[in-house]
Amino acid sequence: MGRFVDADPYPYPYNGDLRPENTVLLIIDMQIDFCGIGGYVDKMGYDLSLTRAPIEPIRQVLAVAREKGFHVMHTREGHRPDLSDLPENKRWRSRQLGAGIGDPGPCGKILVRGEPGWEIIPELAPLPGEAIIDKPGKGSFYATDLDLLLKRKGIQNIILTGVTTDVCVHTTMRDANDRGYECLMLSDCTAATDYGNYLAALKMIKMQGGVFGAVADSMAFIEAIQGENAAADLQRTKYSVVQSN
Ligand code: C5J
Repeated sequence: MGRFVDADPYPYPYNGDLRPENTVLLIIDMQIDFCGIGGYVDKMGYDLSLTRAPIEPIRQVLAVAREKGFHVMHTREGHRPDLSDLPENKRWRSRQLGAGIGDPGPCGKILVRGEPGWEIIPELAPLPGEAIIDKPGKGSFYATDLDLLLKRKGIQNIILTGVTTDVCVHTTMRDANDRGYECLMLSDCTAATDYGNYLAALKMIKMQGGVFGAVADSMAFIEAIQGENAAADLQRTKYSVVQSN
């Protein structure tokens, strides 16, 4: 019998092959620019309490994942200090909202590598040995070596967390899904700058029998990887019975 997370719309992963060796916890863009006072999201005028809400659930999942020996990777969105990798239209659009990427702000130059705002928040600081993927775009695969690292480590399952659900996390999940990775989004470990967008983004994943993968909350994932909860396996039995009827 495999190991499954009690997820929606199907018990995750599809094949029950959930092990520390083949699974990564991916924490996307939990940077000061997205969740800190004076950062990019704050400068745009969005409600920081939304993007800060996943910090504690991610912290808990991270602690258990580390303890159980799962792979952990982090991403950071940001541009070179000379902005040579910043598309003109991305800069122009951000300036319309008074949060120009590359412009100075309370946390240094917005979304620029090496600046205080670009750092991962201290609550979720990476440990030595945990890969950090620096990305210039929304998706974590574009112009990065993420796919190479995942392949080299034999990873099949990606557990997605971080911000923002509808932008960087969704872009990454869609791309990962096309590349054949089995994806799970943890609903309380992600947030958008708009609550309606968050709900819509989660709903999109679950269409067509899980068109991009599955969704579960952090407790369901923790219970499954702690192996103390027979409910995860029972759930699988329940779904099998329903499917065979
Ligand atoms: C955005 C992100 N929203 N990390 N980036 O610009 O979602």
